[in-house]
Amino acid sequence: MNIYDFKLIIFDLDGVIVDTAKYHYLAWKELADTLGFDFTHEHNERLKGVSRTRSLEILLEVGGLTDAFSQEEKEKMAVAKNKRYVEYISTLTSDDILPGASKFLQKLRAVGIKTAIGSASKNAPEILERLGITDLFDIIIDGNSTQKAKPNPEVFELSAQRLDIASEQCAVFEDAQAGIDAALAAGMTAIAVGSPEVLYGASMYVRGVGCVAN
Ligand code: B16
Ligand code: MG
Repeated sequence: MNIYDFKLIIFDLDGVIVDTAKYHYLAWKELADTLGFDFTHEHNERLKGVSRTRSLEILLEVGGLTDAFSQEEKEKMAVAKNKRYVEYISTLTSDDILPGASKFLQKLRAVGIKTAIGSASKNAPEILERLGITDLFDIIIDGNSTQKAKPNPEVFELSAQRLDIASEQCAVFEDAQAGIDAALAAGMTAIAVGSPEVLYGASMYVRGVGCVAN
C-alpha cells in the first residue's frame, strides 16, 4: 500500500495526533475516587475511542454501579468529568503533537491529498487550536457533528461525503478498535496506530503516524 495513492487521509485525534488519553484518565479517575472505587490504567484502555456517555457507563460498570444513578445524576457526572478534562487540556501546546504528525500532514497537503479529523471528542476543536494545527485539516468531524458513535462509520463517512471523495480512496489512522471497525464499515482502508496483538482488521500497523511520512 502506498499512502500517497489515497485522496483523503482521515486522522483520529486522541492517540493518533495527540495523547489526550492520559487526561481523560485523570479526569475519570477523580470521578471514580469520589464514587469510592479504584479506576486503573487497564480500565482506561476500554474508554479509548468511546464516546463520553458510553465511557461513563463503562466506568460505572467497573465500579459495580451500573443501575445506581438516575439519568440526571449521570449527566451531572459527565459534566463534572468534562470540566476537569477541559482544565487539563488547557495546558496543551504544539509540543504535545505526537512525533512526526505535523510534518506528515504538511507533506500530504503539499502533494494535494486532503486531510481530515474524525474524532469522537466534543473537545476536538479546542484541542486542535491549542496544538496550533487546525489549518492542517480540510475538514473536522467530531463528537459535535455526529449522531452515532464509533464503531458506526458516520464520523468517517461525513468527511468523505463533504469532500466528495469515494470511500475506497480514503485511509483512516486509528488507535482504537471501535475506530478501526468504523473505518472498515465505511469501506475505507484502516491503518492501525498500535500492535496487531490488540488491534484487529487493519491493512497496516504503525507505531505512530510519523513512521509513514517517507
Ligand atoms: P470528549 P478520539 C475520543 O477521542 C477518546 O479516545 C475517548 O476516550 C473519549 O471518551 C472521546 O473522544 C470523547 O471525548 O469527552 O472530549 O467528547 O480517539 O475519537 O479522538
Ligand atoms: Mg483515538
